[in-house]
Amino acid sequence: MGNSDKLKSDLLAMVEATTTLAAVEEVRVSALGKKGALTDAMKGLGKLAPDERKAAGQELNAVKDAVTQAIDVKKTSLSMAEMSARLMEEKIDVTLPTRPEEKGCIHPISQTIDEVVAIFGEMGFSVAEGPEIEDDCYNFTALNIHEDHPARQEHDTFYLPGQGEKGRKVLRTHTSPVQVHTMMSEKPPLRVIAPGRTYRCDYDATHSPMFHQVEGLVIDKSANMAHLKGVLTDFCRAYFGVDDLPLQFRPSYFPFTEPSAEVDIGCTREGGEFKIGHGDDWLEILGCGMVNEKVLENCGIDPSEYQGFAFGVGIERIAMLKYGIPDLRTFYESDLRWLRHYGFSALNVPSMTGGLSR
Ligand code: 2U9
Repeated sequence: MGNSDKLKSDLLAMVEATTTLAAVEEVRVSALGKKGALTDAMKGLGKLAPDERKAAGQELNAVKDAVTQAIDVKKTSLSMAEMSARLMEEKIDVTLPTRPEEKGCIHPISQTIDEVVAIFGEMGFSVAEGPEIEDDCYNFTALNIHEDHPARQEHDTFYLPGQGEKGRKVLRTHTSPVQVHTMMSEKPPLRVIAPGRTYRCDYDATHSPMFHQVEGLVIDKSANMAHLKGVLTDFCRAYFGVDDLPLQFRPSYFPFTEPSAEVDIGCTREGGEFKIGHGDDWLEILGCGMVNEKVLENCGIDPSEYQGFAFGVGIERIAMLKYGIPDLRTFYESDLRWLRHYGFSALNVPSMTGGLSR
């Protein structure tokens, strides 16, 4: 057996004998490292005559390829074995009962959505749902937000990789595409609310990249701004539990509604205390408007026959206001002490007759 054959069989045997990734790495260093056996042998080539050097060099390169490949194969099989061993070790039986000492409770976001659903349910709205990964056209174009519309930047969109400009997928920046799907698939009159997760690339004390909204849509032959004001006034009064809560509608702009308004509720900020209800101050709470005729057309509804109104409200915002939660980020920290403090009993389901929150 020639020198290079012996070196090859020795090194391959060493690789074969390893049983851990760390041992494979040791063999790699001892063969191919700066002071490795193969590296040494290659350094020795300089001392050979030119014709011998060429043949010996080719042989050593072949040894190097064979050893490198054997190391790669061994690393892959050991990694897979280590991963399956770890998965077996970390296996949990999800059918086991919960520990009796861990009393579960309802997260304030779920509670707030349930309360909003109960209030609008009483007014005859049904709940609509849709995908969180949306086509660009349902999230923007159908809603009159065109390619160069500043709202596209304002929405700080998460685009999914792999698609061209046209037909690309996005994480929905609002729940409005749910209403687009509803308008395209169902015949009016429509009365729906769409609660759910939404995503914008924004993170600070008052913004989270994932947050929740409830939007509402009414399409009817005579739906008008007075109906919109009535529905939102009843909603705010029921949600905050203040029968005579004052509301003001301020003109605003959204590409999907025309005219548009922002809604403020009355509050006081006297002596460092904040209170919702009568007072000399206002607090912005939601946005709304009459559905833009272009949006009706885009969704296959004839604007000469039907009109509609829509609104949107941030769930975290109204939960923080009602339940005195000071920091947005705590909603997502999964801190059990926080949840025990701010959470709700699973047995008291919000309803207009049974009370919204206890
Ligand atoms: C369709 C047509 C119109 C939904 C609307 C708003 C106004 C609004 C914000 C409130 C707080 C989002 O979470 S937030 O930042 N929303 O101000 N949303 S009108 O209008 C629609 C929706 C769907 C088809």
